[in-house]
Amino acid sequence: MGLLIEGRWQDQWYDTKSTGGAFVRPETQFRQWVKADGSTPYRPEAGRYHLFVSLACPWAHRTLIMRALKRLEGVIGVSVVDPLMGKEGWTFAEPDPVTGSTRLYEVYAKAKPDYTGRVTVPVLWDKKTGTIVNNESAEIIRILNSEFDEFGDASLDFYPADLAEEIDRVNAFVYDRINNGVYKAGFATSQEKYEQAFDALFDALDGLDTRLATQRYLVGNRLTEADWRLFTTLVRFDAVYVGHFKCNLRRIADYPNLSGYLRDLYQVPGVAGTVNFEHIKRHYYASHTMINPTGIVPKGPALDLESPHDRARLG
Ligand SMILES: N[C@@H](CCC(=O)N[C@@H](CS)C(=O)NCC(=O)O)C(=O)O
Repeated sequence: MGLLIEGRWQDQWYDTKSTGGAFVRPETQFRQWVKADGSTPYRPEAGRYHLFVSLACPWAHRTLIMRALKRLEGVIGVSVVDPLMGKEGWTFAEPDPVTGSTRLYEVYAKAKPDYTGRVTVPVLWDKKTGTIVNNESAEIIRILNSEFDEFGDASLDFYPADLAEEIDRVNAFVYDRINNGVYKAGFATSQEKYEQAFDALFDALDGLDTRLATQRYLVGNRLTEADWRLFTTLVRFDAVYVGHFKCNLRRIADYPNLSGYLRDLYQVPGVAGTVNFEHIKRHYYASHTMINPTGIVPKGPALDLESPHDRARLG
């Protein structure tokens, strides 16, 4: 695990000393947009763009869900990295056919030979100009939601204008307390920072469980981006965050409403196919040897995501 410094790979993990044991996630750096209105150099085209993802990663998972729901599988290709993130960071089992790379950092170095920063998934790659358009999942899902409608399912909009403000508000809360909250708990190197993240996380989950007692989805009684962003953390929660990240006050299965909500989202056609528990468990437990030095991957838990959810009654 490491990062690129002026285009050269260095094997080092996040420095939590300078932040008193707290895990602080850096900003992503490639922030261009594909635009159907021609306002950027990146026009939507079938076959032009490619996603680099890990099936383990909750941020990359958002983009796979959006690609599936918007029916863009035939329009945007995908390369999947090996679940293990070792000394060389994310790698490919076979050289990636799009760029010829065997390590994800080569993809970053092709885009920017003097790049300094983390080498993360997801990445939206442009084959035409040979560069990274965007490596921020929050933006990639918006690009997929609205800019490829001439090729995908234009009838679905997960970020409708009338709900945008509320979606942004919920996203900010869910990101800080839950999506990034589990990482803040899991990667903390001080007891105090861990406990702060833990308390903020379960306070947020308790609040959402109450909210979801009377409404089927997070915002506006329809499926939105806010739900998919929460989903990718919830679906990993009982399998990895409870044990590996020590987020063990309660499991999602113990929450009366969040558990059904999770099953409801999991059972949306196209979604289950984007969930790979083998990659998820192997990546976290076997890559993060500073947390789990033996690299043993637990066999459980038994999960029951296919059983009825009874959420349709909420309208
Ligand atoms: N803000 C980024 C975060 C992406 C991210 O941190 N991905 C993780 C995998 S879950 C990664 O690639 N980590 C490698 C590293 O940090 O070196 C996004 O949402 O796209």
